[in-house]
Amino acid sequence: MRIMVTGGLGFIGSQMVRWLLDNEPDVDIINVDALTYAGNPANVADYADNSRYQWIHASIADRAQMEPCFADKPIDAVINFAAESHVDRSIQSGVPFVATNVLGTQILLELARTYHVPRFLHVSTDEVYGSLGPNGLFRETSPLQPNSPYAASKAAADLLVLAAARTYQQDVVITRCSNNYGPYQFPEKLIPLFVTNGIEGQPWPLYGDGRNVRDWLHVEDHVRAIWAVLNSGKSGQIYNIGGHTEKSNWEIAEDLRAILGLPASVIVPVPDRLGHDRRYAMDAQKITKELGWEPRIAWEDGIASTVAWYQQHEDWWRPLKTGAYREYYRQQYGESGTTRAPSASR
Ligand code: NAD
Ligand code: TDX
Repeated sequence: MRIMVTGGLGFIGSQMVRWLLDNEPDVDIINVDALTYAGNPANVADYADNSRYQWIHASIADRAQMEPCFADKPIDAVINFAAESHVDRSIQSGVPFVATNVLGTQILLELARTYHVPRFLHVSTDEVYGSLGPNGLFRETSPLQPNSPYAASKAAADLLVLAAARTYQQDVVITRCSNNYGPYQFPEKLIPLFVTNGIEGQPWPLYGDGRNVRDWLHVEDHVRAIWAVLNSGKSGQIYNIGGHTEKSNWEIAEDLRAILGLPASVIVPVPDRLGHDRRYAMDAQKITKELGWEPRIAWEDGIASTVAWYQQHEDWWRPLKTGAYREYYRQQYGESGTTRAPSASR
C-alpha cells in the first residue's frame, strides 16, 4: 500500500510516519512536507534511508508542485496532516492558515480525484466545534462554531472535504481529535513549552486565569485511531477522537511542576489569548463502538514519559528555540517571558 502523508515532518505526521514504518511492513510512504518552521527532518532522521520512505519537499498549496507527486505512481490513500497549526500565530495573521489549511486541502482533494486515489483521510480538530461551557461534550453532529482564525480555516477545510463526498462521491473520511501531547512537539505548544522552559530555568506563561480546559491524548493513540479510520471508517463520515482526560491548564502546570520538582513561582499568569476557547471535550463513542478504538496510554504514564523524552533530547529542542522562534517568543511573551500583552498579537 502506497500512502501519501502530508505534513509528515511535523509533530503528529512524523509520529504517523514512524509508527507506520515500524508496524505496517506493507506500507510505503511518500511524505510531502513544505518544511515550514514546524517541519523538522530530525523527526524522522532514523527512517530517512528506509527504502519504504521518501520525503518530497513541496507545498500542498502549490498545485504545480503537488501534481507530479500524484502523477508519479498510483497512491492508495492520502492522509492530510499538513497545516499551520498554532492558534496564537493565527491570531497574528490568518493568511498562511487560509493558504495551507483551506487552499491546500482543496488542491489535494482535486488531485486525489484526478488521480483516482481510493481514500482521502483529512486530519481535523476539536477546535472546529468552538467552545463548551462547564458541561457537555462535542459530538460529530455538533455545529461548527470555530472561534480562532486557525479553527475557522480547519472548519472551512472540513466543509470542502464533505462537499467532495457529496458532489463527486469521493471517498473521504475526517478525524477530529482533541489536544495531543508527546515527543517531537514543537516547543510553542503548552506542554513542550512549559517542559523546556522548566529545564532552561525560564517561567511558564499561563494565559488568563489558567482555568481553560482541554482534553488530552497521547500522540501515539491518535495515530492508531487514524489508522483504524483509514482502514475501516465509513466513507463520508466524521470520527471524533478524544482522550477522556480533561485538564485545566493550571492542572497541567501542577502535574508538570510535580514531575520536574519546580516551585510554584515558575507559573506566571500573563494576559489571556484573544478569543480564548474555554473548554474542549470530546464524545468519542462512535470510533469506539464502530472501530473498537480506545486510548491506551494513561495520562500519568504518558506525561511522565513525555517529560523524560524532552529531558533526554535537549539536542532536538534547543536549536528550535533559537533564531526566528526566539523572535516570535519575544513578541508573544516579552523579554522577561512574562509580560505578554494581548495587543502584541493583534
Ligand atoms: P505541526 O505544526 O507540528 O506540523 C505541521 C506540518 O505541516 C509541518 O511539518 C509543516 O512543515 C507542514 N506544512 C505546513 N504547511 C505546509 C504546506 N503548505 N505543505 C506541506 N506541508 C506543510 O502540526 P501538528 O500538531 O503535527 O498537527 C498536524 C495536524 O493535526 C494538523 O492538521 C492539525 O490541525 C491537526 N491536529 C493537531 C492537534 C494537536 O494537538 N497538535 C490536535 C488535533 C488536530
Ligand atoms: O504559553 C502558553 N500558555 C497557555 O496558558 C500556551 C502556548 C498555551 N496556553 C494555553 C492555551 C490553551 O488553553 O494552553 C492551552 C493549550 O494551548 P496550545 O498548546 O496552544 O493548544 P490549543 O490552542 O488548545 O490547540 C491545540 O489543540 C488543538 C493545537 O495547537 C491545535 O493544532 C489543535 O487543533
